[in-house]
Amino acid sequence: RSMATSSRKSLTIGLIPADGIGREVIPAARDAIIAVKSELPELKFIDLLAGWETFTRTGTALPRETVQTLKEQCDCALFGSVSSPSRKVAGYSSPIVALRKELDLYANIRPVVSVQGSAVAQGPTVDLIVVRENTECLYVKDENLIQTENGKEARATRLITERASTRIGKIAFELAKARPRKLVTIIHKSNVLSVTDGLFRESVRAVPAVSGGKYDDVTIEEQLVDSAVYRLFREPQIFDVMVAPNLYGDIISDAAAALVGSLGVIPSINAGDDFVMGEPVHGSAPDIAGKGIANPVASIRSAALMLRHLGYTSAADKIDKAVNDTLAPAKLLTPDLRGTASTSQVTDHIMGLIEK
Ligand code: GGG
Repeated sequence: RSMATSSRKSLTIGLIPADGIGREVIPAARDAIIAVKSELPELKFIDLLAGWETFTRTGTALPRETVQTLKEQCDCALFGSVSSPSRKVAGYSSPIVALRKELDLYANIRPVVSVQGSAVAQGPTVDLIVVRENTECLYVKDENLIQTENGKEARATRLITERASTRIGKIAFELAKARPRKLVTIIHKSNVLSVTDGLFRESVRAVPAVSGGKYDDVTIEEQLVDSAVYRLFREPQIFDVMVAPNLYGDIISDAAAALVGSLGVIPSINAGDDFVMGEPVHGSAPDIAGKGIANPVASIRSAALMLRHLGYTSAADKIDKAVNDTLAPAKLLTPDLRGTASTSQVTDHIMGLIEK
């Protein structure tokens, strides 16, 4: 599924650190890409604005210029993290949710993998990918609040379409096909939400039937979302590729992160047919922002995942190897992994290990 690399003479990467620790870890991801520049076409980085802080200064969380520059000048992008308020603020809307829609980045791909031989992750070996639908579900944010005679009443629309469920299903089957276990588990709750989750489940299930036998070697299973979380904690090794509607995928991937040590090591890409944006799964972590102790690994791995998606396999391999060789001895770790190292110490160590 990689976007063709052969015709690319240059690679222009939009950098959107956004809020909080995003500003501390996106520079580390940029440095990792620069460290493998011998594997890449001529690199250009463009700094772009988005986020809560941008909103408080300019009145918009996602300036038009950011979207236009991404569409017109960038081949791909890296997004950091955003500090959306948990109350309604007039004029504010989550920029990451908007960006995924604007660029039609319909697949959020989140690999959760134990580091081999590492003291970081205890317990069973985890090697799974959460494939999260990225444009629909409750994240269409169609909410309203009315006053009734019994008090306030809030409603939200949950959108599930056959089109979006089918295309995320195809991504899941493609990923599973390339993996040793070749297993897709559909996550849903169609015993309760038989219409919306039922459509998701049926649409994903229908993918192999119209693929001309392409996915005959892929096994399909399904799991109710609540029992999937239970089994994820009890026996994570049973999962390979988990495909889920937007909200369940968001929650499951954060939960899975706990099994491999920290949310601070989990990368993702937001992928569409024409664009890809790397993004650490963690948020803006206001409690540690500005302290220089954020884990840069999720962002550095997101850069590698983005390069891999674009077809720059050896560049991605070099970055991933340096990250794994840093984590495995468990000697230089940031506080989220119970270490005492700083963002820059971990970043410098990884850079030192990247084969030039
Ligand atoms: N990098 C992931 C991230 O920023 N997570 C926080 C998040 O998505 N918050 C929801 C939002 O701001 O819309």
